[in-house]
Amino acid sequence: MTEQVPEPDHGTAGAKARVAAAGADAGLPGALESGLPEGSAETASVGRWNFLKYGAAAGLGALALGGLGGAAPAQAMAAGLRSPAQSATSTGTRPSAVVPIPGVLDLYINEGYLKMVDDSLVYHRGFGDRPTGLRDASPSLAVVPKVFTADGRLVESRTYPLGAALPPRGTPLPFGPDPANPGQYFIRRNHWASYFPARTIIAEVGSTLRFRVHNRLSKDHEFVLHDVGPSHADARTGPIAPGEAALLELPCPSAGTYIYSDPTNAPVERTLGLFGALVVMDPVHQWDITAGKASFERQWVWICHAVESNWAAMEAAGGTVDPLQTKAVPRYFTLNGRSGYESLAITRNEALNLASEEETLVSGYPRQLDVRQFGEGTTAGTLRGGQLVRLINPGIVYHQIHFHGNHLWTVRRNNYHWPRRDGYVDEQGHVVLQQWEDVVELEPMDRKDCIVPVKRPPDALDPVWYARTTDWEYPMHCHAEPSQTAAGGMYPGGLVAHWNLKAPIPGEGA
Ligand SMILES: [Cu+2]
Repeated sequence: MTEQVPEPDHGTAGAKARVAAAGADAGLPGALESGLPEGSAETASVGRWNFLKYGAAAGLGALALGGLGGAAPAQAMAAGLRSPAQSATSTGTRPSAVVPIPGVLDLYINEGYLKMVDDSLVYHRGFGDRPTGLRDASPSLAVVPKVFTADGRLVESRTYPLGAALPPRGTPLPFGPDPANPGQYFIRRNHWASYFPARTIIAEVGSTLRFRVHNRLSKDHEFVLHDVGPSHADARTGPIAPGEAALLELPCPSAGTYIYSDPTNAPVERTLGLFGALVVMDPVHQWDITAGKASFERQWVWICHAVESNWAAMEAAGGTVDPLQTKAVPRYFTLNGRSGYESLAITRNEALNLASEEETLVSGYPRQLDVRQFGEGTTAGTLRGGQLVRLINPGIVYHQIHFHGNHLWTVRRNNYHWPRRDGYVDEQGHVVLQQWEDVVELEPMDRKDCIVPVKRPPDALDPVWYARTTDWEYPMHCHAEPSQTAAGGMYPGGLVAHWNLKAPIPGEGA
């Protein structure tokens, strides 16, 4: 490599060629995640960016990371992308990719049109992982999941833990029958990987998170990781001018569920699609929420969103939405980016159906579950725990997530672990106590970690339970009723899902 610093715009073809060449070298650790060898000049140059900026509001200043060396500029450094606002014009622009840097996640703030569940096209913005233009038929508005590992790699992977067994169609297979509970199963402890939806970034405790955020649009934008700093401060790039890029580096926050977004003109840019989720895992406890807390068979990330197509149209036309002047009236509601029959995996597109089953539609074999002893199995290698669902709401609607068949046991809200006794009512009137919940409230920017027990439904009488030969599929819908529709009335075109209690395995203790 001859470049001494990351250079802008070598052209898409050139950058892709580098990535492809590295990817072809299967023997190179991290070949997947970088077009550059370890120890190159580009690696060395990362040291110049060692700074960290926390603050709940812009202007709180920078917090230098002593010991990591280098100057600590008080604002994000511009990485010098060529030609401002390349994508501001709708035709004739050539997407520009930059030379990747090992361990650094390039996020491109793109715009484009997405097909809604009723086939209409709605303008969106998003943090993509490759540069795409406004008229791109397949715009990059969400990242394919990436993992920052504790050993310093950045790996693209839809599943985590890396290398763990993949559950077929998303469903973990059981360890074996539970003799004491007919029709139920022991499940495997510390075995199955989980699939994650687009927009998810995973980080292992002990890693360093490094982002290079490229603003390819015509207005200022910002990349903020909410709540990840000391005292729940945000980590932020500061405003990034059109055509510029900013660098953000921070130590991995504690295990938990976080949101990233562009808070500019809040909540407008976020609503236009500039949001995503960060899941932090302890690499030593990959099947626990965090060390010593609830274990799970596999986990699910559910990202809720509301699409305001009127706002989108105003911004697409070059305007700036004033959210006080133009009240939000969301027209589409998504779960992991899908609505209605697409979320429910009942389309004619088998790849889409499979992705929904792997990422969204909770499924498992029935097991005995006692929430007083999460994770406890009675046979070595088994678990009697449930599955973890991380409910995440970067949208602007208050959701009321309601499962049929099983109640959910909520253990955490916004990474605050709820107590099991001595619960209380907080200033907003919420009960703060671990408990079974029929409906889980999710305010805008809320994250709740809930256990789906995947157990025999309490109202399933013995004769019914023992006669069972098929999967039992239960709806999940949101009790904020407009969110169940699309385009102001198409039902069930909105934020819907189901979960699947798998049928007994013939000959296995059913
Ligand atoms: Cu219901």
